[in-house]
Amino acid sequence: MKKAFRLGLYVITDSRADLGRGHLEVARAALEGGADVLQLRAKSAGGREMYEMAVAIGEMVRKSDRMVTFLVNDRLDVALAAGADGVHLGWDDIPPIKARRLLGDELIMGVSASSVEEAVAAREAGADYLGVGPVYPTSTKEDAGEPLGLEGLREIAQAVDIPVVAIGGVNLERVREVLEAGASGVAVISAVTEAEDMRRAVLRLRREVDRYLGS
Ligand code: TZP
Ligand code: MG
Repeated sequence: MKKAFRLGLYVITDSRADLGRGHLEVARAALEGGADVLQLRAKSAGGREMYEMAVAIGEMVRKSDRMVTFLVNDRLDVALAAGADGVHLGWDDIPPIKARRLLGDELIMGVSASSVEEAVAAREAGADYLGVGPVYPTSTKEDAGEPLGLEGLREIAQAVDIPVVAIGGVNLERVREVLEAGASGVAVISAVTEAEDMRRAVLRLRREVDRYLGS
């Protein structure tokens, strides 16, 4: 049976050497601040480095007293080897339909969608949830494409029967409107990694998500 998961507050790691922050510090702040989902997204790491970070984060997650879902971005092999709860894939990664076969039914597969067509294809391939975006302009992902806006998010959320998490430029002030547009959660990178106090930023996002989704 698939492990139950809640999108709610979905924190994605980044390495910000300029701010003296790495993936593990971001992960720690996410766990301490109360994230529901933690995704390791290490675009420039090789397989070995990513595996070691995934193992370290997996241990942190297991020690946490909250129910936290741990996902690995891009790399199904790393997710499986490190014992993560699942993987998040884009359309330039291993095809979701193949990934589903390797993951089995129990592990979680999230897929990115920037259009209704991608959303429907991801659902048909066996996605458990969608990452929909960018909803707003973002400088974190260079090839993120044109922002969908709240209407684009709403249209995609209505087109599928799986939950969607809004991504791209989401911050504390935007939590309410994306949830009202049909998202079941908010995915954030810079709203946490660029905050002076990352743990406090996660805590404040946590409270805001709870205000509209309930705790
Ligand atoms: N996918 C679509 S937008 C994006 C990703 C990974 C970047 C989100 O980062 P931020 O800093 O929360 O805008
Ligand atoms: Mg990817």
